[in-house]
Amino acid sequence: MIRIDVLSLFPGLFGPFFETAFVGHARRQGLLSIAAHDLRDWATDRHRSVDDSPYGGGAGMVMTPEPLVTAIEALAGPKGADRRARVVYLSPQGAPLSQSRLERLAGEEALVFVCGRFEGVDERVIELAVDEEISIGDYVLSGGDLPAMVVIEGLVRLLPGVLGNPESIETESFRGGALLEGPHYTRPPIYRGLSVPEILRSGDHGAIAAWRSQQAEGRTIARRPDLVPALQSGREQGRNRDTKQGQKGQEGEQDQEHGREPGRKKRRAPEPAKESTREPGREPGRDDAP
Ligand code: 9WO
Repeated sequence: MIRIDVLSLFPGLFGPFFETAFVGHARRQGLLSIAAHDLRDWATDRHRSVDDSPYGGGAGMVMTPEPLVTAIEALAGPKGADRRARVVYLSPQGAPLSQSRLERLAGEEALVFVCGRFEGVDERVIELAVDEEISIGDYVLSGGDLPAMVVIEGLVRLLPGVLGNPESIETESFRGGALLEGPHYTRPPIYRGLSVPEILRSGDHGAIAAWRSQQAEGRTIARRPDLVPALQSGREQGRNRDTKQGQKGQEGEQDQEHGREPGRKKRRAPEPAKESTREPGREPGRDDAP
């Protein structure tokens, strides 16, 4: 059972998130204990203040160290080898979030997420009380609360027993190898004139697996060439390797973040044809066999 505490100025933001879908399910299954705390509960003055104007001047306010460090230490213990929880601060200055970072966090016994507001926290909070600073992407929001939910959502679904079908984790994007997923289809077989690729309805499981690999690889080359190691090194992709899901781990293991190498022009390859055929005038429904 993993323990997660969130420190926020808007703990009410987390209520429905903790009750619903994956996170709610994990709680009810007893795999997760999670709570959001109001940072103002640790403020000591009459106005319960948590921010002050920045040294050096400038716009905005900075979160003061006293209530924050007191709150973090109350939840995680003092920073050091035997503190009770790993403390994560969400900010655009953090290390980029990745699937491997989520996997590492999902393996912790307890986590504390510190959600900043205003211009950020006094730097001494990070030095004295934070173990890890994480960014979910290169943009600025008005606080770390939504990024904390992103990280929590990403790690909770990795907890053993949360996902009903562990196989669906094995084959998803970024797991094992860094390939994007190909397209998915369900009924009806023809929708608004667009039909499901014939091969998926052929029953030929070998051909289907090969087609899916080819779709995943083609889409990755077209949309995210930065994820393809052969393209990273500047080499051309004369690759006909089989990139079946189970074999991808070998070369895609290291964290490849979204950034492209500076100075390298991004190039877009066309995506592979999906072979969805248009069939105008015919719009059958459930009578077509899946
Ligand atoms: C606010 C601001 C106001 C005036 C001048 C400069 C300013 N910078 C900021 C600012 O960056 N505020 C952040 C808001 C401080 C940390 C919490 N906030 C936050 C976290 N916004 N976006 C994130 C975030 C966290 C993780 N990944 C992506 C974005």
